[in-house]
Amino acid sequence: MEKMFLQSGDFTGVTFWLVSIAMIASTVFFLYEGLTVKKEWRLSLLVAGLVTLVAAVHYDYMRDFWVVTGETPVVYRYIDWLITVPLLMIEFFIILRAAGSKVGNGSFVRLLFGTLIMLLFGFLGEAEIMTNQALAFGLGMVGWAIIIYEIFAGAAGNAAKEANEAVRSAFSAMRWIVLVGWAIYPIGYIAGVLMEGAVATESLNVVYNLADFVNKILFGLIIWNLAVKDSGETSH
Ligand SMILES: *C/C=C(C)/C=C/C=C(C)/C=C/C1=C(C)CCCC1(C)C
Repeated sequence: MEKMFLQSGDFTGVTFWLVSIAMIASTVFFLYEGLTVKKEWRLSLLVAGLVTLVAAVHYDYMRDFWVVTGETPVVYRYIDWLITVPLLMIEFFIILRAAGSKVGNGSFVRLLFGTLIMLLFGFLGEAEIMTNQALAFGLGMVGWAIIIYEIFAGAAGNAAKEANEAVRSAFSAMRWIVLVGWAIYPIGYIAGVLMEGAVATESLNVVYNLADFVNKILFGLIIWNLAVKDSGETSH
């Protein structure tokens, strides 16, 4: 019976709980704020809210999975990533379009392609469907590299240079999240899969939870800040 509920000594469980509630609150916030910004920015805030909504549902399950089993909820995390990471990628494209940039569809396709490669091989390695887990990791890294190239030096990155100051600074903050904030996940793969046992399962999950908070909620807040700035004081 006691394993069905969060225990006060379960610090990792508490972080699951906090993030799950933060995802719900952020969803309401993004959707609500989307009603007041200029119409060009509504889609960006809707997508930010969808990311946290999808994560909120998964965190509900992940929290309970953790409380009952004390194990990493690998499958739920990957399903969550499969839906939320493409949505996060689309945000780069949407904010450029909202800012009037003519960034081509190729950019969008490359971002999605990189995402799928990254997650597919990550999952194949983690689930041991590919027995060579280091090779799977390497291939997953290629996917991430495609994304990083696209937003720093590729078509999307170049289009951002031509945008106004507000868009440029938001775009820049968002891509640093993709480079630095996202690095947690491959590091987690190395610690948890390639060097199994090197890091305690508890710590690994606390770090993942914190990373999701930054990579989903903070990422959305950057977009929200941009949308509000660009909409001017009048609409608020
Ligand atoms: C909200 C969830 C996010 C932003 C999840 C991001 C996940 C990654 C950046 C995963 C990256 C991985 C690699 C770069 C190599 C292969 C292993 C992965 C899937 C952990």
